[in-house]
Amino acid sequence: MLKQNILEALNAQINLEANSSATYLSMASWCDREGLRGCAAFFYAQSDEERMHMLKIVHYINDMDGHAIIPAVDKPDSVFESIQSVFKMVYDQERAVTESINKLMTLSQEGHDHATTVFLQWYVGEQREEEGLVREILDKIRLIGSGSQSLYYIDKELERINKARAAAAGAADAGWEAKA
Ligand code: OFO
Repeated sequence: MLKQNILEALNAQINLEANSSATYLSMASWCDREGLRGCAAFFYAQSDEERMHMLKIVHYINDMDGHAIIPAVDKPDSVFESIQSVFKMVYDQERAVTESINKLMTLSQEGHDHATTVFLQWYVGEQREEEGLVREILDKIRLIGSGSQSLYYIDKELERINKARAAAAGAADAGWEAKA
């Protein structure tokens, strides 16, 4: 059974994850229209991941005899200034999510809610990875610069990152199956 303040904070986190998913889907659509296929594929996958983050909390709350509330999402921006500004927005968004997870973690620790603390550990690791990845992309964008073919090279870089992530996910799945 979840304490009321933790239930409310987890439901607020559902809202945050749902809005992240919608924002990344909108970024994917914009990238697609701009011909940035590698960036679009990155954001379509990222949007799915955020939905999965949301679903994990929905299941957790309901498994703990609470009631997960599915929120309406805010309409995200549909037009962006540049791919550079898009990734800066993503970085800010991920940092806000990390802060929210950290607050939730503190709440669960102060409330001696060990089940929620253990549940949230996965999110702590996930946010560290996501922030690190976006920082890496921002560094690459800075190194590529803003020359006439920079968009081409940025998109190629995102394609490379997508392939590496797919391979890592495949290897993790294979390891999981081997253990099963
Ligand atoms: Fe990257 O935001 Fe979910 O947890």
